[in-house]
Amino acid sequence: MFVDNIRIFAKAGKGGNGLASFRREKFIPRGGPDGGDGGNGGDVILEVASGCNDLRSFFYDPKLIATSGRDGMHVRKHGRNGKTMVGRVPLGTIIYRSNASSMHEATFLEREGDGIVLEQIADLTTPGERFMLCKGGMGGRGNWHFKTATNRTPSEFEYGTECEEGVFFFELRRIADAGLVGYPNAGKSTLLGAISAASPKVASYPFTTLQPIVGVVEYPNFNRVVVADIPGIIEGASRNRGLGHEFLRHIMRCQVLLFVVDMSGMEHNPIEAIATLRAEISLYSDEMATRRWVIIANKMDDEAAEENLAMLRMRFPKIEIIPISAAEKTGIEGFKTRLQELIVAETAHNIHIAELKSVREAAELAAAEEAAAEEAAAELAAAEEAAAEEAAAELAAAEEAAAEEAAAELADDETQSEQDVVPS
Ligand SMILES: Nc1nc2c(ncn2[C@@H]2O[C@H](COP(=O)(O)OP(=O)(O)OP(=O)(O)O)[C@@H](O)[C@H]2O)c(=O)[nH]1
Ligand SMILES: [Mg+2]
Repeated sequence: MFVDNIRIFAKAGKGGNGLASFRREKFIPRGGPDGGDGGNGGDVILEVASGCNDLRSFFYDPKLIATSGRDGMHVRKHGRNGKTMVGRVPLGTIIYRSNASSMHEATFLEREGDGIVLEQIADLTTPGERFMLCKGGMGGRGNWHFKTATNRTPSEFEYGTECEEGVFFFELRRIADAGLVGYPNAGKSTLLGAISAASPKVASYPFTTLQPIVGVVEYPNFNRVVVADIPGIIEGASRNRGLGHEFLRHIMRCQVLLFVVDMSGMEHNPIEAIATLRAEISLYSDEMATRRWVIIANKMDDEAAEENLAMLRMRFPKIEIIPISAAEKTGIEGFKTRLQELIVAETAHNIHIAELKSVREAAELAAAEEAAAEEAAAELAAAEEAAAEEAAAELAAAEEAAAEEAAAELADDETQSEQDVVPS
């Protein structure tokens, strides 16, 4: 059994409650508060373990549950901390958090509901790496912490805090530099055996390889190239024919894809085989279809191979074709050297692309910030202008009103003085 994706429920431990209690002892009157603190809940941690090859350890028991902290006790005794739960996962495991709160809800959402929403939270690509999946709750404080000069007998204490929990998806994507893609029986496993110390099963029937295998190609300069061998892909794999195309996930991270074809043409025409394999890759992932690829023309020891190779070269003039015979080990050293060159070149290219991307993103960010600053300045200037205009208008209106008022007062005074004058 090989398990490369699984859904699990994880729950950390809750924090223990603090205790409110008072020291009661003979000859010690008014012993004071002595309620101990609660213990912390255990965390759920994932660890990349070297001996772990797949996710089968979670298959029959898909849960990771840490224990809760114990409550505080009398005589200021601290409750025991919960035990941390460590889940061992293989290198290359990607962790997703789902929107479901229980396994039942996850099943419902997957089958009948609106579908499950997954958020990637980790990609464990370093040997020995640890990742905190769920944090345990904190223990609460006991009542002796709350003793003050004015309150010698506090009854307050704290409850332990809640812990994190959730439904997570683990997906294993093996880490390899190059991936072997090909029809069953093309000789992928034979090739891996010829270039590395791996000893994958080789047989003359299709689907000999049932699970991905990784081999390490060692070079005299101490360089290493990791090559992944996956089960054979056939036409319609995307519609689940053969073993389906789910295994392609294991070569998703590869820098270079090596398309292995049987040049004897006994089972499939090499040109059609390449066209079908390319189509299946595109159906699986657009991004993967843009990956650097080369053709490994295998079984060149067969008599029909040379003719087929000439036709293949005509059909794919721009694609690099490396002729070998994995079984007879001819062309293997040349292939190994070329493989190293390809990986080095592709790594440099990808780093360059990533740098360009980050430079472009930084430039875009700077431009956006500048535009925002300009907009803010323009808005500020407009607001200031509007405020100044308003203030000027108000001043003018006030002056006019004052002038009118003064004129009216003056007119009143004049009338008054006229009236004053008339009776005399
Ligand atoms: N004549 C000849 N036979 C080869 C060569 N390479 C592999 N074979 C044979 O081809 C058959 C299939 O080889 P495998 O390495 O199992 O092929 P595979 O591509 O891994 O097949 P699956 O795992 O089923 O996808 C075996 O009988 C090999 O001995 C070669 O260079 N020349
Ligand atoms: Mg095989």
